[in-house]
Amino acid sequence: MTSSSERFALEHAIHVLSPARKVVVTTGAGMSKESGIATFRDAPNALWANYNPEELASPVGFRNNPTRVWKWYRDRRRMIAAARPHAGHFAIARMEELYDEFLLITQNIDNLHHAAGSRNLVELHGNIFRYRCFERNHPAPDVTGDSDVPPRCACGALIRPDVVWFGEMIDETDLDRSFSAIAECDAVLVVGTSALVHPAAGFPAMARGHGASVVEINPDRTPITPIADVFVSGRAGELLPPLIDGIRAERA
Ligand code: BV8
Repeated sequence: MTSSSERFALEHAIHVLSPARKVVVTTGAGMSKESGIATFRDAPNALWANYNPEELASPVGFRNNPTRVWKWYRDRRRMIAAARPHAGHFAIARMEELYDEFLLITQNIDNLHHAAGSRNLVELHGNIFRYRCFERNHPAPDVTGDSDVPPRCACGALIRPDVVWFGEMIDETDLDRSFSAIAECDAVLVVGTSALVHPAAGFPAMARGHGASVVEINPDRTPITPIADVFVSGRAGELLPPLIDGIRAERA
């Protein structure tokens, strides 16, 4: 924590989130940056910097070059497997008990929120440690993911990571659960997303549309910032613990 304006913004965020009863938290790749996982867009070494996402994170990309896409996920999975949740992940896990209704909706596929103990959780874009059949979505529980080429399902089709690619529909149950929570919430806390990928990018505006408060944590401004009641400029791992401690103290 450095400037007085950031301290003021954090206090304002605490006052906005403390009285809420139904809260949604949405997170993006910035949430995992302090765990050492590259984000998609915001730094020269960003994941997409050397790739075109439509080529890799898409069914067409996988169909055109299954081995290349499989290896890209295998390499990311190895990097993610070495990562651990940081203080911000644990702070969000502690938030669940503070509210009558709470849902964490993450765009991240790195399993770090689950590892930190979050249970009221929707992994909107899937999970890099799960796999499924590319043609018929058969579950593939025994796949380890370390092979050089995608393994085959019992039906003969290729196995793919169980993540949502560009151009693919979000799982209907996950989407319904997310839309319901957004429709009901008093407040949304948005952490570490550039707010470019839909439908996740639209959740804060939907909540604001029915009168919910919006609080954003991000070092940079995003398309959400103009509609946020509070914008706290800074890093998730640094800001979330004092935010949740402050909410707990105010509610005590
Ligand atoms: C859908 C999983 C209905 C895989 C991902 C044309 C054709 C087809 C579709 C579309 C189209 N035009 C629009 C669409 C919809 C498309 C979309 O939104 N495209 C965008 C690019 C315009 N969406 C979809 O396709 C979705 N499905 O809409 O279905 C449909 C179907 C067909 C046709 C039309 C509609 C599915 C999208 C899911 C894609 N899968 N991931 C994988 O991970 O490999 S997306 C992937 O990128 C992530 O999951 C995440 O969603 C996104 C990355 O964004 P962020 O998480 O925000 O990360 P980013 O790096 O961008 O930003 C990091 C932020 O953190 C920055 O703001 C930075 O300042 C901040 N930060 C940095 N450090 C910190 C920090 N913050 C806090 N603390 C720090 N320390």
